[in-house]
Amino acid sequence: MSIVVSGRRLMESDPQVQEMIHLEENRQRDKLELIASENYASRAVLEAQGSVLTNKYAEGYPGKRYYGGCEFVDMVENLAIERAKELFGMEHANVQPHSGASANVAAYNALVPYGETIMAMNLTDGGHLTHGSPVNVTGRLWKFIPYGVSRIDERIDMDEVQRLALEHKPKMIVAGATAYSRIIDFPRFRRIADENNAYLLVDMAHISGLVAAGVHPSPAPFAHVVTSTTHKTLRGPRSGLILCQAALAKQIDKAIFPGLQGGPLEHVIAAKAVCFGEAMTEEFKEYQRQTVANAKALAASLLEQGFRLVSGGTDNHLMLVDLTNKGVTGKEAQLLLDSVNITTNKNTIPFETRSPFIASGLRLGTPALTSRGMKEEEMKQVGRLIARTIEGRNDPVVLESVRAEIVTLTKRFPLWF
Ligand code: DSN
Repeated sequence: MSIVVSGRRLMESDPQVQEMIHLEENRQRDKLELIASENYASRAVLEAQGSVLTNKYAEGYPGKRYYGGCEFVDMVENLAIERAKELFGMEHANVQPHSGASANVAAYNALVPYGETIMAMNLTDGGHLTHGSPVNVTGRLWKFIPYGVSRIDERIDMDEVQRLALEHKPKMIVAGATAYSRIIDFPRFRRIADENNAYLLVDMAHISGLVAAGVHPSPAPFAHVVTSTTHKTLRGPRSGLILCQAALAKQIDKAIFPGLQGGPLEHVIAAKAVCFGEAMTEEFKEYQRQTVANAKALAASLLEQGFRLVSGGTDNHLMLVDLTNKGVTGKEAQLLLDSVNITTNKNTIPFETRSPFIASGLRLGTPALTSRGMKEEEMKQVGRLIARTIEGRNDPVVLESVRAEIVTLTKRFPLWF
């Protein structure tokens, strides 16, 4: 083997890894992807992410790096920053977070001293690990006061948020969720933050594509800081993003580098620039409108089949199915659906009585199926397929007929790979 770096394709140099990637390609192509946080990135995004920019160290920020040779990655990072600011209408963007989790930890670090109080949605009702879960570093470094949804309508109980804020005087309030199907009331969150002299951080990881396309209200006019992932509805590379008001820019930047991370992943930043560019197009807006229309159609189909949806339906790209009346747990339903080639994830529901490893609910989302071109008619069909699977779970003939229908359906909506 030569000491010179190889230019051989992966299929020649490491067929074992190539084969594993190929298996995953087949899985993504042949199954119905209903995990609400997953999507198919474009070929352009993948090309940027798989580029030679991975070879470059660039600790620091454009124009202020600790390494030479950064003139081109500076161009890439500046482009990503400008596009992110324009897309979301905020004064400052930091495109270096490696993930939504790093973005959240850095933003808390920037603005809230350790041990101080932060309010965020509890995990069972739809929050996130980095919203102060005791098993996450955030729950150890700050005192989190969780808020949740109301028992009456299963929507965020804004009166409870207000009451808890007055009682606990948080330094920051976090609005945002991973399993919440309703519009989040950003103006009211901001009023409550202002009443208590707290920062408002909006974690829009799930809905950032919808926000970019204007199909969910934007947090930009209300939040001091907005964090996000870039790979969910936004359909970019697996990564993170922080947006903030200009006055907080220095603190936020310092919290990401050198505060939390080392060298930025400039290949991923290039892919983020591509994704932000894609998100500015009319096609992307249409895609997001269809994602929401598809979620409504899937929700209607499931309701027709006798499923109960948490809060009764959806305003965004996802829904939470309470399986209690169907006599299966979330874990059982996830495994059953996997067996017929429908990919989902079990999820706790508000006021959950089971452990998160079993759970009573199933979270379903339409971003990936919409990226394949499916529309309302197919969503109705998917709802029926889910019902047939769960109701016919003891009948191998029914399960086989569902599998066969999915083969036909996925073939009608091919992916580019
Ligand atoms: N794991 C993500 C999700 O599925 O929503 C949240 O980070």
